Amino acid sequence: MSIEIRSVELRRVELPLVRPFRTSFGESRDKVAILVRLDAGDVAGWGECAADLEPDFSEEWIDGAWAALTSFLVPSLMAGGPLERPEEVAERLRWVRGHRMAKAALEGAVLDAWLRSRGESLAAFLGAERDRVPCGVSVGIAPTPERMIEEIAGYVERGYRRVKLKIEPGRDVEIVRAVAEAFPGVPLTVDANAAYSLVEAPVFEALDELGLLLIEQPLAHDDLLDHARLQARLRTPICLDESIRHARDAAAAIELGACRVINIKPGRVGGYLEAKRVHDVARDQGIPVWIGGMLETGVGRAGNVAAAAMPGVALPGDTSASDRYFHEDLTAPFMLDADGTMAVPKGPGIGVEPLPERLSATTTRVELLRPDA
Ligand code: OSB
Ligand code: MG
Repeated sequence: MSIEIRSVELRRVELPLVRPFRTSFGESRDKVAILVRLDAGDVAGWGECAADLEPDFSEEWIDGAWAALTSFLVPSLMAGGPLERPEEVAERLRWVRGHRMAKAALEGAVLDAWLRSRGESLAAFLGAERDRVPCGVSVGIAPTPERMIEEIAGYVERGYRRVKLKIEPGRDVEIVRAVAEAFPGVPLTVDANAAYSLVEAPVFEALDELGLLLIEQPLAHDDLLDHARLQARLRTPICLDESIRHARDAAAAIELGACRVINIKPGRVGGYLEAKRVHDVARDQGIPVWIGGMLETGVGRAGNVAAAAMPGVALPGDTSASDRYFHEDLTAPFMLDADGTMAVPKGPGIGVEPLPERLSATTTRVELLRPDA
């Protein structure tokens, strides 16, 4: 049951978002992603690259990831011949430093094909123990508190179990207080996307009074020490996102006291296998985790929802329904039940496939790579 790669197809897809998504580093109006389709003869596998158009959330970006995939990652993967185990993908790509989102897309496609050939779901492979997962929603920065409250009211009505507010300097304590007062009893979190420094600790001391579930990535993307210093001054748990690149970062962050919660994004850490390792490290240390998102299409969302079913995932994730992002997803839509939970895909691999007509309607670039080319 080895995977023999016949070809790897890269596709750039572009989907308009239902509303612009604004964070501390800018605004997105469209979701642009690279999809990877791996043809292994009897089976095919799909992966999605989480990189965005610009290198703001991470050092990676779409065109850079495309170049990393075509120049180095796909050729290195193919050069090794048939694959017996999904772990061999990371082994073949290890010499390329970084580029975790690009690697995750490729590993995801191999893993999907490998699991399909065995008839096993990604959720089962990851040790999932649930068939439904509770979901939260991430709310972009709105021009006014009133607009933010209006948007949130819609999500709360839909059943979302937790609301995450994006904050930035100047749009933080007052907005968050207004939302907390408007929605008493709704679990609230904030995400600063690394927009602050330790001298702004008083902002977080003020947020500390608002009963938030957690404060996500307040300080620099590559910092642990200042996060530990800030955490020592707060009762509210700090949750790291950008700062956790792999399981070793997770172990270091926990030992340093830099966080008390971790946001796991399979794309950010280089794939589902490393996401599971981050989960395992945190679980051993009694640190709750949840599954984040990067506004993925149904292909990436399927894997994120499978990961959210792992036993150590203790908080609702940013695994929102398709209609929170898109008028039409690439796959059959992911739907939220009135109780704020979503079904974990059960079929082999990621359990979903992009719909051919949606693929052709959204694709703006294609490149096919073959082993001997
Ligand atoms: O920091 O969690 C983040 C989206 C894009 C990039 C970074 C982040 C986000 C989100 C939205 O917060 C998560 C989602 O709904 O997919
Ligand atoms: Mg975040």
